[in-house]
Amino acid sequence: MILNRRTLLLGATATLAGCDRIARNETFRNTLFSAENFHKWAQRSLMARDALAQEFRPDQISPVFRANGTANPNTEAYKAIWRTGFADWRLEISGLVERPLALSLAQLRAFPQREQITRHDCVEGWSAIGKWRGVPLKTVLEAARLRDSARYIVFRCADDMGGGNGYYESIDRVDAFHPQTILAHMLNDRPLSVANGAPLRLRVERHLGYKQAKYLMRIDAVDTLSGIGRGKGGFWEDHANYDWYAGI
Ligand SMILES: Nc1nc2c(c(=O)[nH]1)N[C@H]1C(S)=C(S)[C@@H](COP(=O)(O)O)O[C@H]1N2
Ligand SMILES: [Mo]
Repeated sequence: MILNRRTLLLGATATLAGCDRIARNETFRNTLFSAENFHKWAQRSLMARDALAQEFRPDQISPVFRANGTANPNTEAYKAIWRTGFADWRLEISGLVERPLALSLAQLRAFPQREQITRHDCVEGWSAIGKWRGVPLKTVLEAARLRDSARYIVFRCADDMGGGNGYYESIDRVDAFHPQTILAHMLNDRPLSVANGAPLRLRVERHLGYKQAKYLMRIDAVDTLSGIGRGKGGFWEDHANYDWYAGI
């Protein structure tokens, strides 16, 4: 259904395995693995991970950015921070960092900010273009001095999805340092509404809607996703077998 770089790569690997007999032909193999072809392949697959998602013009912004999934966490803890206008909320940054942090909204806003007008694509079959403003995740991870051993960044959210399972998501180091990966506190020039993830949400623009974790409470740097939830890297990955990478 979703054809992305990852499925294409997996497809290519499968094709190679299936072509064992042809690959034994030396000429074919030499062409296949020639420096030139390797370079082309690397350019298209590996290096493409730095590519930017398309950005749009202000007049292309959707009149309404609909809410999906949780529209209000409604837990006692969330209601308590909401009541103070999120003045008491802190984003914790913990795990494989040399300097764990607990940042207020004011502190997050004091970092250099990035704005981007991008399209959000939900697997349920809708899209919306919105203008996001926030701090690059890279900036925050550098402030916390991310350790070299950290391979994934895990996002813990305020909403309880039932049975004590909180919504969570994760991305790898490459996506964590992508220039369009930001912790957004504004949508369309207004502070993020509760429906869209107040006070802070992830924007990881080359990925599907369910990766865009709302209601951020804590960010953990880890070296493995096993032992977190059911180990597949996200709530929907754990409970509905959604693809972890979810690239678009
Ligand atoms: N914490 C949390 N984050 C979440 C969800 C959720 O239910 N809880 N839903 C996801 C899904 S499936 C989508 S499409 C987007 C929707 O974001 P929006 O409500 O701003 O449209 O948030 C994602 N992030
Ligand atoms: Mo979604």
